[in-house]
Amino acid sequence: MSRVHMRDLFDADPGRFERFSLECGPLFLDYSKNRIDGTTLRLLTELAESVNLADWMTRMRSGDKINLSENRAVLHTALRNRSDEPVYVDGEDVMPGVREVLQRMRRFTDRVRGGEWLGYTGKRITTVVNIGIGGSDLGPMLVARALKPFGAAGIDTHFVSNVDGGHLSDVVAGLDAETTLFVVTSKSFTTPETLLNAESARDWLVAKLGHADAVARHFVAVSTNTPAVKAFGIDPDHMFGFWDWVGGRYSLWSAVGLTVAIQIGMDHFEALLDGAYEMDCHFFSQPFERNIPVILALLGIWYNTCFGAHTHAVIPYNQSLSRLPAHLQQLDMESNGKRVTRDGFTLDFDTGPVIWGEVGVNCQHAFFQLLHQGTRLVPADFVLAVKSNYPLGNHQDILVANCLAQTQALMRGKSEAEARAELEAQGLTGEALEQLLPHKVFPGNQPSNTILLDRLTPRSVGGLIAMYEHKVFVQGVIWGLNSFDQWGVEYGKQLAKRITPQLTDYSSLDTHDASTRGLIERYRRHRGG
Ligand code: G6Q
Repeated sequence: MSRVHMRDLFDADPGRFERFSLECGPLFLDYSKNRIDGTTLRLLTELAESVNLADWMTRMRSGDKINLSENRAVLHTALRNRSDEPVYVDGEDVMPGVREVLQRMRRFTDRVRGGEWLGYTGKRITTVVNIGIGGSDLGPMLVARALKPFGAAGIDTHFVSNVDGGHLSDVVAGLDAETTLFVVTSKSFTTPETLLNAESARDWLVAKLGHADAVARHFVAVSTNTPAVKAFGIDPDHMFGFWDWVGGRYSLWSAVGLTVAIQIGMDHFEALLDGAYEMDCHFFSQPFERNIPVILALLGIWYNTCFGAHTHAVIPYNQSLSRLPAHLQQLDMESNGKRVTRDGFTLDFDTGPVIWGEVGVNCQHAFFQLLHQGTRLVPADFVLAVKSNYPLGNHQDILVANCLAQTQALMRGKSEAEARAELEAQGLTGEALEQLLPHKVFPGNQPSNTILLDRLTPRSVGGLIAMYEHKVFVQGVIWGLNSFDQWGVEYGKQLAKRITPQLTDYSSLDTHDASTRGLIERYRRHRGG
């Protein structure tokens, strides 16, 4: 296939679009613009069979502890299990607990939205600030932005994650403490960045409202760690729990979605779960060759491992999905950015790609040059919705036309003969034409998937995110990885703990390398204060 051009594949097979497209509820996948034919697909699905993918899928869904290095089950699918089927972990059905938290979320969100839950001075809550980082930030923020039109009038949401004081300061600068609710979201409730932001937010609130008692009306927590929540000063009655079998980057379906639920209401939040459940049912029931997450995973492996592509671009043609690349970056790179198998063997081939991207059409005016005429193979996902939630003149038609034009140009390219004919039609001849000609040629053959949603709704957004979760899982299984641990993020944290006191205590820096020592010394000299 390395010598085959997709242009020729399309010319040879008029049924290619029908053959290489799939549907699940409000989501449609066109994967015909890939360097594949029927044989490629058959061989790739055989690869999936050869690693017992079906067994791994069953093991995940049924609560087996497939996160071996942390000895944990992986059950984000239980959070959106909308059936009556029980799901067991260590012999105990987790579903009653899941439903109980959803009911508590409903009672609480109804009270906040209905103006029954009031701030310390008796005013309604109009602003919700989620304080969390990583999995306790990216997923909920993506959904909150994607589904803003489904939000209640009069409730704004904000997300504070970075320990850079500029983040919290910037957000609270425009807020009224009397009408602001902080949701401190941390699975562990030990994440230093989140705790520091929460403490600073508490100081801000107490200073504004004049009494520490105000905290009880303006702070709630989402966590698995009740003692730490209590120690922070939040009443466990105002805490929403979840479980160790929910990984951070897979947690937006749990109480971690509380800020989203306050914004869009529990009916819409449950529709988000329904959408994800619809994708789960598709994933767990469809044969590999008709299975959207499996196909996406196999295509990724095809380019990554077989063609040596190093990156995968995610390009949403939808402003409301502006955080999709960031969420998928964490989901994919934290899950499959690994070089050791679950049994501890070091791999000798490439695994998870660098995920990156930006909203279209903006990126057309930025990095698309490299995709069209650069030297690298860059597989890409284009995500767009048929209907806009913000109908405005003919904006949507122009947006969609641009998206389709880009995927077409990337696939077809422009041959030398076509470029020559265009230049001649513009009146160019001789040396002037020959000089310009190579710059006007587009090699094409850049693969892309187009993921078309009917509209951004809770259901379609739920399905979209679940689709990517399963894609990442399938790739991890095929590469032999444990996609659900994240030891790689620990080392930097460990060193930061050591460096933090050294910035101010003037202790010896002898154990550091010269670069780190030099930078600490410079910081000490210039930090002032
Ligand atoms: C996600 C990661 C990580 C985690 C954050 C926040 O899968 O584990 O991004 O979500 O470090 O952790 P806490 O929720 O415990 O604060």
